[in-house]
Amino acid sequence: MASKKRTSSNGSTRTKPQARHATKKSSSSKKSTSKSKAGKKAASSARSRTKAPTSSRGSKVLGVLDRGTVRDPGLSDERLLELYETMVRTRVMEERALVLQRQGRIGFYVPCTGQEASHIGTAAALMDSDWIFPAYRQAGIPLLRGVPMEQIVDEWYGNDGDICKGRQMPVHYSFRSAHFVTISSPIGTQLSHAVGAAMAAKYRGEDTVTMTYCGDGGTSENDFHCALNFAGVYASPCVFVCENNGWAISTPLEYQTASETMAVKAEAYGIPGVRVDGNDILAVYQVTKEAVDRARQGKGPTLIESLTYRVGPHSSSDDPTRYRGDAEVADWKSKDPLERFKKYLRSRRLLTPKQDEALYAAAKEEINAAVKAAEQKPNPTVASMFDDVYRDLTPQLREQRDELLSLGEAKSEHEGFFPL
Ligand SMILES: Cc1ncc(C[n+]2csc(CCOP(=O)(O)OP(=O)(O)O)c2C)c(N)n1
Ligand SMILES: [Mg+2]
Repeated sequence: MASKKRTSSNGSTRTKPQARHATKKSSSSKKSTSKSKAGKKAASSARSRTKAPTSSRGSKVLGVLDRGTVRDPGLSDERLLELYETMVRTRVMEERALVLQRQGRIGFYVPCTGQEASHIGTAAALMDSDWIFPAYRQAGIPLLRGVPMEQIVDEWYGNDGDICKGRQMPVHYSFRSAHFVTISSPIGTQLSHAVGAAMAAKYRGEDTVTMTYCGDGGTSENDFHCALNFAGVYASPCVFVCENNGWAISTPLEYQTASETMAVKAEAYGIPGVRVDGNDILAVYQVTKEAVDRARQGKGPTLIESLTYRVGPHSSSDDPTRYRGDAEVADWKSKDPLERFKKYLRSRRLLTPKQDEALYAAAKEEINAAVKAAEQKPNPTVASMFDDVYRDLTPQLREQRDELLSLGEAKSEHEGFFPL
């Protein structure tokens, strides 16, 4: 297929339509070539049916830093610096996580590099009493909500200090004290959970708002449509954040939807949909604050489409060079959310280069200390696997536990295979 420059609806410039699924860079058979041609033809005819957006709120990209299409939220200097520091801590923590995975010290990691403004900015618009129902690419939120980095790192290692007692894959955090509900691997399930919790809060007369996240790929799940429908019908105090990063592993946005935007999907459910520059933390905050205020005032849910980009791999098991070009990545790196926010802070004289360096140094010290501490902690005991499910163990489980314990503690090292 001839190379053709075009702009996808998350603002990426791609040099050629990408293969529908990641394929090995190998010579494909004639049969698979004609198959993939048929797939591409079907997708291109689907694209030609795309309708014009029906709502200007659903198509205009709102921004503060470069665009000036939404007002500056007017946050205090202290809060601005807190948000920047959380972005730095998230970035530095994740850089280390990927190295640890490559060194075989942790089993798996899912980086959010490039998407820090999108999730930290949205979560910052909530009150601490509000609940988050995350996807799996929002690592900055626990940090923003005061979870110590050591607790996060303990989860990667699944050690004795891990709140989940090593029962979850790395990155499947659960921080009840931070109102951060367990991460669900199945795409989109958290959306329905968030609406249910929002409906419950409303029936109880609480002023709690729930916020939930999904990716562009998540909008193709039944849960997305079911959640938006219920939320709309019952005016549930729920804010949906679709972090549109242009890719669902190797599936590009073009093959995800025939809609002009993700935000426009809100119209079908009778709720507002907005699009925001997801790498502009001030715009993300402002747009979300408006949605959260609406929800808290009983005016119902909002769908926010946050346009951003996953700069790194989908996960530590992914090689993005197999399905996307360097130019696209370089283009998005030039829109780095930390750099853009730093420029703003510098222009407001809130951050000197020295202070910036100190923030990075402190974050490095923090992650070093957390890793050191995590590696000194033992594995959870075998007996602990029988805790927490039942208040009182059933006779059968007691029998199984006793038999297992009679064999002694496991001696082998943890070995994991995480193919996602
Ligand atoms: C129900 C379900 N189907 C498929 C998968 C495998 N899977 C894991 S992540 C992913 C892509 C999701 O992409 P997107 O929603 O855009 O989020 P992103 O990873 O880009 O943040 C898929 C298909 C899954 N975890 N759950
Ligand atoms: Mg995506």
